[in-house]
Amino acid sequence: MADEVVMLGFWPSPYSMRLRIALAEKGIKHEYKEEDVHNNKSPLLLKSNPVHKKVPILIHNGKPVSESLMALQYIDETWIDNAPLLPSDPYLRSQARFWADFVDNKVATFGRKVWMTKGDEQEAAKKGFLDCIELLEGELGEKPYFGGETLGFVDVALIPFYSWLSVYENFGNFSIEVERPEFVAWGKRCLQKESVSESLPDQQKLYDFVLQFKKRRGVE
Ligand code: GS8
Repeated sequence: MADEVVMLGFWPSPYSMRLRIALAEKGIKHEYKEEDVHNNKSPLLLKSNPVHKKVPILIHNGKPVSESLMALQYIDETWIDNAPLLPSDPYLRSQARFWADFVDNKVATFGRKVWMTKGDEQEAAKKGFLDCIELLEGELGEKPYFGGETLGFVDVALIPFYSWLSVYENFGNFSIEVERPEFVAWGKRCLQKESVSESLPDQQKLYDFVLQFKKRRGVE
């Protein structure tokens, strides 16, 4: 029986973008279902992730996997022969997971504060965000990708936040390209891959979405 793969996602969500990239990288045929996470979650979403009620969710032959980093690892282990994302060496695997966790706990958190806050809080978030990117640039070093010569786990975890760059820059009133050119060069390199460029939304569309989102929430 052929695999049945369904993905529940939300287009502006960086976490959803991760799964789209991994599925594209590995050439896994799937059905994509867009969710209206703010107003109308589907019964399938609520049944598949009753704990957090969030997307993305990967549903493989009827079995749901929630949390984007867990789903990325599941995809990597299930379709092991195509384009591996995690290295085979246990130490290197642990390091890739460490940096992906750093992206979730630090980059995403500071990034959100850059567009959601103002004044001192926003200035601190901008500094925090740039400091995180500097650490990531150090980890990247001279390699083309965090995965080495090919796109890896950390690349897939991080690149969706690159698509949010114009949101951070416009609301934070700073240039990430000026401050962190190596990071931007890495982002452009990743975007040359079809699996990435076709999985990330248009930056202007994302900016317009965030503007509307802030208006609806009454955030200045
Ligand atoms: C985060 C998913 C998430 O925040 C992951 O998958 O890695 N740690 C999780 N999903 C959001 C959309 S992106 O902002 C979501 O589904 N929100 C719905 C809600 O909060 O009710």
